[in-house]
Amino acid sequence: MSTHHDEAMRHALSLALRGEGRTGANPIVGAVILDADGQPIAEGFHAGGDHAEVVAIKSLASIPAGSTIVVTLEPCNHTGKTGPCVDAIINAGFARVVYAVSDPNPIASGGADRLREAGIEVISGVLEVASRFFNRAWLSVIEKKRPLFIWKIAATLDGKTAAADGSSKWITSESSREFVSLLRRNSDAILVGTGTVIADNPMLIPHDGDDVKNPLRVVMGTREIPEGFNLHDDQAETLHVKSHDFDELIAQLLARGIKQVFVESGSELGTAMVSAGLIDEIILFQAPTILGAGRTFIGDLGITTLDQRFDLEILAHRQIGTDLFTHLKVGK
Ligand code: AOF
Ligand code: ZN
Repeated sequence: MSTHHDEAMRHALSLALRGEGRTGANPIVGAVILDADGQPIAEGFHAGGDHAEVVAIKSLASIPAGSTIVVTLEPCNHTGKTGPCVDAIINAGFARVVYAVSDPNPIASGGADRLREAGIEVISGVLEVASRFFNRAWLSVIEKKRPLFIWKIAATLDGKTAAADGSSKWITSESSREFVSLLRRNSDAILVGTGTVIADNPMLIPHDGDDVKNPLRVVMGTREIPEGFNLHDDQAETLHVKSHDFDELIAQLLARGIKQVFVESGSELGTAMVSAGLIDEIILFQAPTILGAGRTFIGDLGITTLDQRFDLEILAHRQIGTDLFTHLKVGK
């Protein structure tokens, strides 16, 4: 039975991912319904409307006796934008609920207890580590009271982001830039400093032809965004945080339900964020080219001896186009 559950959970996780960038302040969640023989008969994911469980349940006219619902998050036990999923599960007559991660959200937790009280078998913790990773942005907001910050760096082999004269277009290949579009799409906000805005006049839009709402563009710093600059266009909303105070930035992001921020800053803001302990992950695109002189992606972190070094762990790496892509997590 457990292999059935693992397989269904893997599928539920892949469904959950389809909601990335579309659920606002809410988690990404996937659900799969199995019949009494363990065969998948329905599925659903949260895309900002109904919760995943309800999407899956509504896709069937009725739930066959003995069915199991496999869901990446403990079913909710509260009435928010929608009714409690536990009620929908109890009313549908499920025999069993399998979930990955317990809901740490105080207003929605307690679902498992209610299901058990209703006589439903509950199995928790299936593929929990992977599922926590998928929802790490939402968990960061609940557990750390701040969004997840992922810093994207496009650099040469020797870590330069621009040549000595400031020229920087394009260091990495087109395939890498297409991949960046996807990463922007899966983020709730894209953050840069005023320095990058003034130097590059970026658009910060996922150029993927998708017609869903584009991520919020966030600029940090006290300088004005010059008139006529791309960030004033109507392709996405732009929030200018006229401050150098990260608490102010975090407060404004949380107020807008932002949970995952893609940081596309230069070295100034990036270095300040690393120093403040705010960078959770780095996505590095490295072109197989060397500049020697030029701007480095990071500045002085106040490190004077090897013991103080800033360690990262490699989560994934591969070649994209002609570049090397590395996804790193801060800390060991
Ligand atoms: C979701 N999607 O598929 C599940 C959620 O804001 P509400 O009323 O939609 O409730 C959100 C809470 O419900 C959320 O923080 C989480 O605790 C729980 N489960 N949420 O958005 C879902 N299953
Ligand atoms: Zn729910």
